Amino acid sequence: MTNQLEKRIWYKQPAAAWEEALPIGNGKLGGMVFGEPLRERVALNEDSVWYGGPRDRNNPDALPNLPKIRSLLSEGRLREAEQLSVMALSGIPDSQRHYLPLGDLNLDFRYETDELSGYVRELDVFSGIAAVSYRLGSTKFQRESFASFPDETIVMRFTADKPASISFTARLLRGPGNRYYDELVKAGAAEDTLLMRGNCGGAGGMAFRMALKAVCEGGSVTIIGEHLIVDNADSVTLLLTAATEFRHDNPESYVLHSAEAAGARSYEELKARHVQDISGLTERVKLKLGGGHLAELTTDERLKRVQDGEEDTGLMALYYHFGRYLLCASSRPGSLPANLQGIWNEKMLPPWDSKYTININAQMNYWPAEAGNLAECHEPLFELIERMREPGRHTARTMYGCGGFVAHHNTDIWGDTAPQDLYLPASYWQMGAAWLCLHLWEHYEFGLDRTFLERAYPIIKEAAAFFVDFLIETEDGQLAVSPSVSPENTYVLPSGQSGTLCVGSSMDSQILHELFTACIEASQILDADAGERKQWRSIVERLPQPKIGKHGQIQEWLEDYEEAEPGHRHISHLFALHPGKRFTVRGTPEWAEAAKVTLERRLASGGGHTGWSRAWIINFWARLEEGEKAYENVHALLSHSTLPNLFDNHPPFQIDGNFGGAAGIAEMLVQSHDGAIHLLPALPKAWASGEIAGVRARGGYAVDLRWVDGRLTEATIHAQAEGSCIVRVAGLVGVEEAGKSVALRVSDDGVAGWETVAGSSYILKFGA
Ligand code: FUC
Repeated sequence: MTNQLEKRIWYKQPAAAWEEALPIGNGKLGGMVFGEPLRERVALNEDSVWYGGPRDRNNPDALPNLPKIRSLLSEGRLREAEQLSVMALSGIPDSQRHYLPLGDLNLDFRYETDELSGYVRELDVFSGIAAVSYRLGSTKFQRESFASFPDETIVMRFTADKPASISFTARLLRGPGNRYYDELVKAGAAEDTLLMRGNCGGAGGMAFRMALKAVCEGGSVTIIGEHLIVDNADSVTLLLTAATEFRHDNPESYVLHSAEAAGARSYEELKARHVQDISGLTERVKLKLGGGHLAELTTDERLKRVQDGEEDTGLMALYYHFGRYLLCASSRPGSLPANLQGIWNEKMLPPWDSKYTININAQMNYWPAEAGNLAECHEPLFELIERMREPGRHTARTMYGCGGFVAHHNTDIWGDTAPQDLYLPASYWQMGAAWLCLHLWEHYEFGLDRTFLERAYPIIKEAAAFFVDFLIETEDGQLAVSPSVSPENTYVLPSGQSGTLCVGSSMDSQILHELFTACIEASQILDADAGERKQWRSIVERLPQPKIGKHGQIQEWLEDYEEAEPGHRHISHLFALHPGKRFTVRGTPEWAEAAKVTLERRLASGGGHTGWSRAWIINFWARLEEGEKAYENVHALLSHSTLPNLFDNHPPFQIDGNFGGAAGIAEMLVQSHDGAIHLLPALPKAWASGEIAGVRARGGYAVDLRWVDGRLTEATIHAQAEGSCIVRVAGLVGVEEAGKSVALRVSDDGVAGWETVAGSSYILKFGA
């Protein structure tokens, strides 16, 4: 079996549609490269180009009507509760701000012949370089494009193997009919830089600027009107920069200065700086799952084979690496977090506004971050959470009369926390900030960085403080959320009436269980708030407990209602299985069994039809240690929910499935949520032999594994912190550190533990 590293997405034709183009990005700037020889298009984004400014959308009628809504719900007067909620709880206006494209770069090339041959287009997901090569007549042309994080610039390089062969006209465009900017002018006297000036629109809309600079070797560059013209150059470097007022008081001087600064470096230098930067992230984890001989086929041919039911384990490894690449390209320190489309969005009014849906989607984007050894790429999410704090306090106070901070099921660039839409199954749900804050805790659990915990703890605690005030006491003395929904499902009552609003959906109680538990553990580590800790403990005890319903399933609501749509894409009531940690195969076998029933019922009714839902299902099966089922769903993700450029297809394109799918693949190989590092917990037969290096586990560990015919042959655990390492693995006979045996505590359930020293590597030894 060839087991090469799968890192190349490639085609023999240019992209015919945006969904076939190849993404580059540096967290802030994004480009989709089409690779047409005659007319290149790079669809452009800058992460802070959003419509309008911040607004206070909190509905002043929420608080006076909240008691009424709650009593209508407890009296079972659903319709009235729903009607009043739509009017009193919805944001005013009902939508947050939306994300916008930056524009387009179009290049019209002039050649001496139209005899095209040898065309190849590719993206290397380790170097982040999108390349195109082709011949016209006897001349070979090459293009390379990347988005540089160190130089804050999109860089494009055009070369040919004959001098004076490169001639094109470049234009910057924006929006349908090219109507969405104010002016496009020549910047400075050098005749080599175009500058677009515009405004993102709406009240408080930010100014944006975009600059394009050409650096030619040989030939000439000039500007006529809005056109930048390159004639007879030997080679050309284009430098594109963009910004808004979100991060820069003077975006114009920033974009011109950064284009100038990049232009002062040679192309080789820019490329070397970029490759050094991005490979510092991408090279950290390497996965091989066999099947490498198929890498000779183009990516679209491979996808087609998988759609026809063939196996391609190598494509699965490529999908994993692509997911990590996408996170590096759309979420770097200083950028905004990856939104519903990462940073890549073509439309002025994108699906679901291409913002942050925080009842699963934005969270899923960050599932591969910690285990995938990209902890710093998680940082933009933390900054967004911090930005949501002040608006979230205001929402808590004005809508609900509560302390703490709260968010509903969406947020935007401004950290807007008021409800989104008038959509009963989703809008009136207060768990957005609570769930997001679990990402802060997860970051701590993986890295054990105490300084980070000191920063995160007040935020986590403030999200919990809202619920200390907000929870209501039910007739039987439980503490529950009201009003609530189980995102975004509908239940059916025995009378046949259907409803969405409820008291204490299972997901809410599960999220709160994890949130208050995180508060308790963090306060112990930091030796803080002993009094509050007692209160949190008593709240945890009084939250509604998970229940098993009449089908043997985990109940989705407080009552054992039927579901209107048994194959619904959301599987919210399994939150405690993943990303939560409360349902485990060994710790809570009844709940794990009921979770299986829940999944089987969902799947039997057509579940998993959106990309992200399929990706979540992979993670669920992995946690249930069902390797074959997890694998079937990885296959289904590739065969049903993947676009030609490997972008996830909701449909339409939505990036969460890429991230959730990558996280699920890793979750099949290493888990660390139940107190032990579990090696190969859900290995399917199709991945009989393989290796993974650099994947992280909770407790400050990194893990390298190699397995053959389904059995581990090599395993090394690198300890970044001092601690007690606990490993669940079959056939372990010893552990060595620097050639010396380590004293092991072995228990009969296949678990072994030893004390680790920070900076040491431990080699596991297996029996024959
Ligand atoms: C939630 C999901 C949809 C979609 C949207 C962005 O509302 O239910 O499937 O992913 O977010």
